[in-house]
Amino acid sequence: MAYNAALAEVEEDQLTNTMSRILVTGALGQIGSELTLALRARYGAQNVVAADIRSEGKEDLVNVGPFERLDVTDMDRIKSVIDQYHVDSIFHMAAILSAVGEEKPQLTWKVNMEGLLNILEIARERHLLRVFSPSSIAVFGPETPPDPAPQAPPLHPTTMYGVTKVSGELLGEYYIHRFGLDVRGVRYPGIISSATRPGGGTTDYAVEIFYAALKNKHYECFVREDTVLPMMYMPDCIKATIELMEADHDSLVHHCDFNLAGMSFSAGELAAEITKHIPDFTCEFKPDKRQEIADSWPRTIDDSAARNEWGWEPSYDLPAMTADMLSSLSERMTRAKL
Ligand code: NAD
Ligand code: AKB
Repeated sequence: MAYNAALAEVEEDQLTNTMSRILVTGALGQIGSELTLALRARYGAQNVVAADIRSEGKEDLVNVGPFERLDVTDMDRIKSVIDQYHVDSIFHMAAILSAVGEEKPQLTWKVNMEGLLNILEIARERHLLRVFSPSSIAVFGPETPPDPAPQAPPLHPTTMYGVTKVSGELLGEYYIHRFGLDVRGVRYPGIISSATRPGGGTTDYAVEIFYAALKNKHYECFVREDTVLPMMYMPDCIKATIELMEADHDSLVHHCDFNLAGMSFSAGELAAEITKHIPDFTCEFKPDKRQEIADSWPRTIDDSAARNEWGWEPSYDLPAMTADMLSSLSERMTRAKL
């Protein structure tokens, strides 16, 4: 039965415009790991295939529900996973981020651009229902008005990562207009979370500071104290991602490039907020080469398009995020004996 009945169900769901068989690429990463669990809770564990180029370190994802080793630059492998599981929608989270991107610009272009092109091509060929292609505040550059960054300024990023994110937005728009594929995406700010450590970005200090505060009561921060960047707590990130993917297509004017805001604070304000919970915490500011990347990004974001078109509203500000991060992370560190 299973095959025909399952396929009939998929087709019926596609008619009703509901995602039913989902592939998450980069599923072991900072966002992918929590997104996969949230999607499994919502759509059923067996209906959400987690995939990543590696398989170590996330037993809760690899051993519970379908998991596949998959390199997004390998077109044939993506095709075979999509066909094997009758995937109808893809959350494409595999990427190289900004700091690693400046160390390995050629690899960053290959993974971020070839990977996305493969995903979009297969989605077009297989008539998939929907693709999520995340963008970033890294699309902005030094010339962008920083306070707030508008929805549609000229985009001239100075990092390879930013170049791939602008190109990814344009490629997504091309597939929408040329082939009628339903591609959606947001420009995530720096994401702060406790379940999975970040994978080599510029905003990683806003996560590392919590590990250091709990473990050593001291942190050496790699950006200046007055560096203000847009940030978001993971529960808001997951909420935004799923809400956009479930939004009524007819209400969307934008598609792949929604500005998205959670909170903005300086590195010094973050340290001061942590000190309210850990009074003997100290932070030194020793900027390294990532400061230049941070300086090229805006301080705040105008996300009125997301608010107007699909009702976006964040739940966490700096005090609420800090309190929740400290309590979730200290629980996790105790459990893992970190
Ligand atoms: P991450 O670095 O934590 O995870 C990326 C995952 O992709 C990793 O698990 C890695 O193993 C995997 N990967 C790398 N190369 C691959 C390949 N060739 N094939 C398959 N998998 C591969 O990244 P993240 O923070 O989870 O980011 C997810 C998406 O969100 C990315 O597109 C990123 O640009 C975007 N984003 C993230 C943030 C943030 O602060 N985390 C902010 C803005 C945008
Ligand atoms: C990075 O710092 O590279 C990411 C991002 C903002 O895209 N966190």
